[in-house]
Amino acid sequence: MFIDYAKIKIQAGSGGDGAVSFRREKFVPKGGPDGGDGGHGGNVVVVGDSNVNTLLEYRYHKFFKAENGKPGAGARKTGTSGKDIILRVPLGTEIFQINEDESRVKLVDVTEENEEIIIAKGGRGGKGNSNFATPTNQAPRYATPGKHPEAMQLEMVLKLMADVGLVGFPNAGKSTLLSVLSAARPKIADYEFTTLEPTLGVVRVSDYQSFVMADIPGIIEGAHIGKGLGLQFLRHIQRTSTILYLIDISSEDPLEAFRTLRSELYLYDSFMDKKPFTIVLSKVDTIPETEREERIAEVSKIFAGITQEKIFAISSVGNMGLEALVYHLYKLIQSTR
Ligand SMILES: Nc1nc2c(ncn2[C@@H]2O[C@H](COP(=O)(O)OP(=O)(O)OP(=O)(O)O)[C@@H](O)[C@H]2O)c(=O)[nH]1
Ligand SMILES: [Mg+2]
Repeated sequence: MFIDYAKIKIQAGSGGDGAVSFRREKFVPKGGPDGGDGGHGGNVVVVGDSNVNTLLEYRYHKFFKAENGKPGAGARKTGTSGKDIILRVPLGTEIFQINEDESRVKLVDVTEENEEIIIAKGGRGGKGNSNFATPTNQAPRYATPGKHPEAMQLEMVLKLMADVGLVGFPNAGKSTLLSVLSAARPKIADYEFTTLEPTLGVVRVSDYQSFVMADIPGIIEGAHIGKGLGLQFLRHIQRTSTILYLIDISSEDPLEAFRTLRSELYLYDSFMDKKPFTIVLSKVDTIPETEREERIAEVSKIFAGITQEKIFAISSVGNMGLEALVYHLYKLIQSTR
């Protein structure tokens, strides 16, 4: 199951208490203070991991606590430090602290593989009594306790990291396109809202060149206010560097389709409107061969007023125009980096 949101509670480990202890040696009636310090508590650490694709793990297990430090002991022995607890999260996870008044403070945005971030530091160990001996008090009978870090409420939000985001009405052929360009196998069917969760696929350009494409559920008018499935998935294309608008060449009004899609993105997040985009007409194999060129030219002309860029026409099923599209997308992504 793809989970892109979780609320959890975390707590760093407490520091161990400092020890009160006095040296005992043969023939020395009064040994000096030798209580050691407590060990530090473990940290709560977040690590970016590209093998983790969802926040599923944080849906069921909700409380994560690092180990406490052990108390100090005699002979100036420092207690063992508590072990850190490691939370592995998908790349693209944003972590917020939820305050008591429900306001949010962003703590981190995990984008790098193996990136390690301490989000809650373990408590310091207390000082043993050996630290407190002074000329006037050579036998202090006190030590300090370890620090107890408070628990924190966190919110985790995953925004997938892809280079190209596929945007189109339901049934436009988005999942089919991803399935022919990558090893991803999203569900494909002849009805609307087949795709219920985002899928990422790696599109190979050559042996050494590739990019990541994200397939999300179909967008309909009003998606930005929650119609259809749109809203909750639009955030996954917020970070893509480019947008691919996929429009069925047989749509009644392809230009209107494009305008609707684009305005939904804009209304959700006006920044998305600033990303470079590519308009792709899908399912050209459904147009009889004798009329195909003409129809493609006709529709492309309608878009000429909107963009100077080339309009692509493809068939995922008939393997038409795919190579040129992949090459174009790759170049476009390179130019945005
Ligand atoms: N003839 C033809 N049919 C296609 C092509 N691409 C997709 N289809 C068909 O169109 C239907 C919808 O395809 P999907 O890939 O599931 O469409 P989608 O855009 O992912 O749809 P949602 O997930 O519902 O938003 C399926 O029956 C596909 O077989 C194509 O290039 N040619
Ligand atoms: Mg789909």
